[in-house]
Amino acid sequence: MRRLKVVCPHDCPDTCVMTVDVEDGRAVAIGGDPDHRFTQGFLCAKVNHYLERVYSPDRILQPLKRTGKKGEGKFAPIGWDEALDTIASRFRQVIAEHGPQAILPYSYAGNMGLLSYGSMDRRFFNALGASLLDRTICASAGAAGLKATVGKSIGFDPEAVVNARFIVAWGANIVSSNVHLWPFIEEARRRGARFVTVDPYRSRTAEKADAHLALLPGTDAALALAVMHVIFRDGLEDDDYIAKHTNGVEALKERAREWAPERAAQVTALPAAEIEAFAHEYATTQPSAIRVNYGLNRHAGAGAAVRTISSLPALTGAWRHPGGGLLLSTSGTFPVDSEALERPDLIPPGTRMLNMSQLGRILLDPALDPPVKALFVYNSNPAAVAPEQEQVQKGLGREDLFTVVHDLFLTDTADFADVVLPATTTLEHYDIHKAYGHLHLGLSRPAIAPLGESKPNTELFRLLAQRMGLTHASLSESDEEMARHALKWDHPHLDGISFERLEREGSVRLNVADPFAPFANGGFPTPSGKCELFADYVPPREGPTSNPERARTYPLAFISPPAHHFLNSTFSAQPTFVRRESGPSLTLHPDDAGPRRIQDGALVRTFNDRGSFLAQARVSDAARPGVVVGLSIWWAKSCPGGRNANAVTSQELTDMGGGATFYDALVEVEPA
Ligand SMILES: Nc1nc2c(c(=O)[nH]1)N[C@H]1C(S)=C(S)[C@@H](COP(=O)(O)OP(=O)(O)OC[C@H]3O[C@@H](n4cnc5c(=O)[nH]c(N)nc54)[C@H](O)[C@@H]3O)O[C@H]1N2
Ligand SMILES: Nc1nc2c(c(=O)[nH]1)N[C@H]1C(S)=C(S)[C@@H](COP(=O)(O)OP(=O)(O)OC[C@H]3O[C@@H](n4cnc5c(=O)[nH]c(N)nc54)[C@H](O)[C@@H]3O)O[C@H]1N2
Ligand code: SF4
Ligand SMILES: [Mo]
Repeated sequence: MRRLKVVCPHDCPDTCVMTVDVEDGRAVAIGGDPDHRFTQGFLCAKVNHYLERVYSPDRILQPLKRTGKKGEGKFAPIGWDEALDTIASRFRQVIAEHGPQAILPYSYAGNMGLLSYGSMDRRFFNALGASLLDRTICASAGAAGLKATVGKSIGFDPEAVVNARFIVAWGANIVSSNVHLWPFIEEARRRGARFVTVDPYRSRTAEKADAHLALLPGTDAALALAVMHVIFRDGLEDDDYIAKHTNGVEALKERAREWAPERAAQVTALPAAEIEAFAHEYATTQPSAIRVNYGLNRHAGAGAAVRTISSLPALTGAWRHPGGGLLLSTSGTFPVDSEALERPDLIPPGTRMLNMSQLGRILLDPALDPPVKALFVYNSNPAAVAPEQEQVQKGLGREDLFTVVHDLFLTDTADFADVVLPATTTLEHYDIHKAYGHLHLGLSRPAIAPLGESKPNTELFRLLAQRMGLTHASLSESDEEMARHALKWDHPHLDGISFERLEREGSVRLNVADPFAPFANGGFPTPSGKCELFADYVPPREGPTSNPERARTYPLAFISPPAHHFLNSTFSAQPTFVRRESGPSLTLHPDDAGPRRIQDGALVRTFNDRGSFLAQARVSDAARPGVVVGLSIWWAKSCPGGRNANAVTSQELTDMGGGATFYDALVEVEPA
């Protein structure tokens, strides 16, 4: 028996290191690495059952070609040679008829290893001259908002949050989606910290909080403005920090003056006294830490909301303290060399970029020139996760569209593919990892051989480049060569760290102070070097303020945050988790269920003008009045009626970053 360590590659801030016990070439046990400071010896409720995924009887282990209708999911096995030849010849044909931009890669974060996420794949599509994909489906609004205010995706050191005395989970369901931060918060609470959550839904995290501010979705900036109002009104600001390290305080004060708690109360539907108390406690307790997360990023005004909230810690000087300030993502702390990984220099000038959050429109747009004639999906399952599902599935069903899907399972999207290719799990391939929720690099070596004929992303695109006759030298680099150049090793955050050291140690904390207080002395990575203070409230696109008529027809705000046992749609067909989540559900408040004659346990139809889906009603005050919650993301094909929550979500974008607006959707609900 050998014990090896691999990195969990899934789209999760925790980027855990797992131990894998291997016997006769087979993984027999996994666990969390006890030596890793953030993993702390445990894995989450999902990856604890990882071997069920690796050795699942449902895994695709051979290339497949479609034998049934698109969407039907009927396939016959073929060899890799035939698969690669089919793809290469169809790509050549599309290029000859419509040019290379008629090919669209579609990928997201099914695997976040730096190589698997974006390296040989990008090189291949860049060299081909394919359309570029704007990867906006998750984090782009928040990233843009954060960049405008603090300069970069950098925040407080999550391990240092033990020092905080007041912690806010703001649109963050830590217990489900960032569970390795939780022990640090518990430690802070043992030391006397108060923990408050801001969330329209009583999530698992809210259940454990000292206070829960259940505001209406998309109204966070109004709450933040009221906090600013109280700070300035009562003279609670840190004048010294503001003077030295910020720009724009006068304009901010003026803006905040208009936002007394009473006004914010009308917008957020929180009692003014609750807002007042929250503001006071936030402003007067140090260190204070705001764990802001993606829950509030999926609304029309997400960029403005993140800009506004991330101005708060500069006003109170919370950044001065280790564990104080704000954290959305740590990813900007890692000096990744994306030019070396992705080779954007290979992109032909003038290549267009298409926004992944509008896949339905892209595939159905008669005016798009050239039209998308070939779609290559990997690390993603758009038929389940992309907004406005009816359009997405209609687009994927186009007979003239050639679709390739590289995945481990026959997902909703794979059902529409002409060719399906088998992918490996993290136990089976090599990669190098940064994180977006901590400060440790990781190197992951294969613990077992690829199952069946499955291939890692990098290998697939190396082979495809050969088949297409692309000869650029970067297209034949090995995984190790790419990993070696994945980081800017001369960056100060990597002082004393080399690729060789990472190879030896497997996991290395960045060379930043320990604990790391990134802006204790200012030094914001903005052009001015200061925190660019900003405050604005942009109401939800779909709500009584922006669209009263729509709000009369569809009076309920619909949000679809992650289910505890799923990771986007990645674990949503694994039998253990399907059992634990016990079917697609819609949680609604008794005040909303009563007038609609909806009983707990009944099948309900949630609908608007974009589509509808069926789910079982859970009548509970876990959802605040006016808000209905469909925990996600189920595979559409396992939902009654073949549609999931994204049947009703919209393809409209956020104010900044071109992000998706999943939680900005009005619906009506009726018994089915
Ligand atoms: N178990 C599990 N873990 C995950 C994931 C998963 O699917 N499952 N997904 C991973 C990924 S890709 C991401 S991006 C993150 C997502 O995880 P988080 O960043 O935590 O985001 P969400 O879970 O989308 O939303 C968090 C909370 O915000 C609430 N919320 C919704 N709308 C609003 C709003 O307008 N304002 C406020 N204040 N709160 C709101 C939701 O009810 C939810 O409880 O988690 C990662 N980790
Ligand atoms: N309604 C609603 N929709 C949402 C969200 C929501 O909260 N509500 N959340 C949004 C968010 S935050 C995100 S990030 C997106 C996520 O959307 P996606 O990034 O599409 O995430 P997954 O659905 O998990 O799909 C990832 C796929 O990649 C596959 N995969 C895993 N590893 C590999 C690999 O090494 N190689 C290849 N080729 N494939 C691999 C997995 O099996 C899985 O099928 O969904 C968005 N959609
Ligand atoms: S999904 Fe997240 S919490 Fe679970 S093992 Fe992977 S990195 Fe850790
Ligand atoms: Mo995400």
